[in-house]
Amino acid sequence: MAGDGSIQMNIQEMATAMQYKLPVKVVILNNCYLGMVRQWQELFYDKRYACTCLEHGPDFVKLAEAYGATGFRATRPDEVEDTLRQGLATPGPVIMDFRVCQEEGVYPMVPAGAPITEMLLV
Ligand SMILES: Cc1ncc(C[n+]2csc(CCOP(=O)(O)OP(=O)(O)O)c2C)c(N)n1
Ligand SMILES: [Mg+2]
Repeated sequence: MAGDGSIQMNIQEMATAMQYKLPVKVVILNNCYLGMVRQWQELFYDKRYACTCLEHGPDFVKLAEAYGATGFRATRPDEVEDTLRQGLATPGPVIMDFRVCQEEGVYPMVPAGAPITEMLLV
């Protein structure tokens, strides 16, 4: 399980997975943002987004194929189950790209410098 940002810090290991024929299945929750940092900017810096938008990130299906692996994509909730079934049933390294809401928030969140008792729940 990875974000679209974090997988790009390790994507080169697809070559390792291919070389050693490792049945690694990568599930990407792709919101086209460095979401945790974006949420910070959204809530505490008036949505002044800086360096968190990844809308020019790679096509992860094509990227999987570029390594000789298999890629799948789901863009709607009703595609999730089939995509997971197909991805898990496909031999060898697989990347599954799940496109999710770009500005979904993740909670609870503790503001910088605040104690845990002041965490935001929504
Ligand atoms: C090596 C490293 N660099 C930077 C960070 C800071 N950081 C924490 S979460 C995050 C954003 C991750 O984005 P993504 O993987 O797309 O996940 P999302 O929050 O969007 O679900 C960053 C840059 C980190 N934790 N580790
Ligand atoms: Mg992301």
